[in-house]
Amino acid sequence: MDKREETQHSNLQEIEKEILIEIEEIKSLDLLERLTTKYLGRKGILTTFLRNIPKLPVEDRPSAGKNANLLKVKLEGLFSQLRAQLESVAENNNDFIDVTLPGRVAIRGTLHPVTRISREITAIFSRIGFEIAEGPEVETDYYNFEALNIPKYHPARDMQDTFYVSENIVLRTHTSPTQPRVMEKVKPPVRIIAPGKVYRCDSDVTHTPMFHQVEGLMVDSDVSFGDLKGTLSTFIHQLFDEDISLRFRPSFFPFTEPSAEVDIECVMCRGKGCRVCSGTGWLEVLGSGMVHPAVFENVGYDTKKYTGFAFGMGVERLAMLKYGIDDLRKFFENDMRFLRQF
Ligand code: 2U9
Repeated sequence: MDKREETQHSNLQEIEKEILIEIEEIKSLDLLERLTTKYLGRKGILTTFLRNIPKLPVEDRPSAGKNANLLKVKLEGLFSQLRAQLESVAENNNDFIDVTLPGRVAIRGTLHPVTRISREITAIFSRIGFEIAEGPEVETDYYNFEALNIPKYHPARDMQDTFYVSENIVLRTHTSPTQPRVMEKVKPPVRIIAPGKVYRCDSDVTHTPMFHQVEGLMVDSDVSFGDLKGTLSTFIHQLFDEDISLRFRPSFFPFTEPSAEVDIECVMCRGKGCRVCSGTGWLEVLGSGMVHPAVFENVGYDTKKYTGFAFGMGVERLAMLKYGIDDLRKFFENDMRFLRQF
């Protein structure tokens, strides 16, 4: 290498050294653009160097051209690498807004199927004059059992079914205790519907320790079993289908006498018999009956003056039948793929 060639080389080396120092300082896309222009722009330092090569002595030109082009390629690579890094940082920091991107669609929530059916049930009863009543989920033994004619040692009080908080406090096993609470305060006529959570110490494919109930009560001076049948038939026809058949089947509850369970024609097979109705063509949907006189005596209602009917239903069960859901546990898993369908 002769003297001139050495000077030429050291010039390029200086340019490269300077660039490498300046690159270290680059923290924004804006500064990167300026640095690119400074060296590689039309009037940039390296561009000017390359343009001036023909002015160099003829023997210096090949090595100067080769080295300058190598540096140019190296710089282009460094600059594009740095640009990619800065763009990704800007994107993550949201500093960089690409206004050409399509807008993000907001995901809208929907009501849980249990909430939907519970609201549908209470809306139907509201339209025929029932008022919504609510009571505590942590209840006294008296309102949960005693007031409803469920005496001590009755099987329904068994430890297997009831969550005891203490000797006299339970997690309510039904929403019915709301109703003697209301009856103690108001005189007939009474028309109330009590929706809410209830708790039972039971867990398998068809039972969860917490589920939802709606229970209703009507008391007046002339309420008959005919009123019970008419009210519940209207309710079923509004919730399911105007033409659905139903039947009242004798049953027993400690708080009603006489008592009846209500079956509807199977909504899956329309009464033909299938897996859902165990081949019977019927589905049990409600419990009901005329309020037992002992319940009226407990709240101080005159049993000679007043009669009443009461009923109860499990909301999850009705939601399963209405939406064709086959597993009770799906309501409590919070799987978004399941919940988004409603
Ligand atoms: C008062 C008097 C009587 C409410 C009633 C039922 C029948 C009933 C069950 C259905 C399925 C609960 O969710 S379930 O397990 N309920 O069968 N409930 S009569 O009777 C009352 C309520 C209040 C003062």
